[in-house]
Amino acid sequence: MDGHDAHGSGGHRSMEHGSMDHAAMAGSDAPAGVSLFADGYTLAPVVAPTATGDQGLLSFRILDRSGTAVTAYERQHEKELHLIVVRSDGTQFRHVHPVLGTTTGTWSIPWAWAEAGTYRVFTDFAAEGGDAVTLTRTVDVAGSFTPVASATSRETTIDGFDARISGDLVPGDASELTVTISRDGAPVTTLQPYLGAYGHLVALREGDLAYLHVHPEGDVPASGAVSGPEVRFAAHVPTAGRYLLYFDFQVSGAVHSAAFVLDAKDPHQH
Ligand SMILES: [Cu+2]
Repeated sequence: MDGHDAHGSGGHRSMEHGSMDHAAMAGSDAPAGVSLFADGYTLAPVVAPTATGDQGLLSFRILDRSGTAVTAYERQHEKELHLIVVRSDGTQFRHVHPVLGTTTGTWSIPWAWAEAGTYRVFTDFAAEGGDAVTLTRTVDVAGSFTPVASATSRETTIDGFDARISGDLVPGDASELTVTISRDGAPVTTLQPYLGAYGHLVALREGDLAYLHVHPEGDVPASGAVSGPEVRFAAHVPTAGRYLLYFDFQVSGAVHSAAFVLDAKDPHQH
């Protein structure tokens, strides 16, 4: 297996994504993504279908301090805005990239809900000249639903791929996580670059769905390059507790999303 020699190297992660999300991470344990307002920016109400099955649009604007819709953004991880939507129980995860109406400042994407429930919508962006900000709102979708209780999970199968995560989350510290992808028992070595790395990991804290910054390790891949079966991340979880992790990876042009659940335990407790 390649790559094990990278352990203990101090985690030389790339700075080529731009400095903003690193600045947002540095020195603060306060999690992002628990408020509709941060750093002077407000996530205006999210408009979306209100019941399951309705085909429509999900749309929203980001407002600055003066209440004006923001129309200019900085790219981070190859996109001007990342939209993460997940139901309150951690299921129904989606990570997509809406389109900006550059005169109106309205972001929109075709949308339908498969299941009822209360959803958390996260917008992860940096306005032009600003730092990375994560804002969030809840959206209710009419109908009855049965919450799915979470259970710790390090392995999952998605679209025929087997995904496994190794590493332990340590509260208050950087934790190295490694995701390994295989198929039919064989390592997958054809992971394609996706959002500036060989995969993208989102971590949410169970209980308040705080949105955590997770950073890929290694250099930004060249276009056309492939890698695998391992992808490494440095995750920083602020507290003990349970975390929901969602790993997006791309093979043969298709993006797949694997979900894991890990508990962060204080190393001094047993
Ligand atoms: Cu994204």
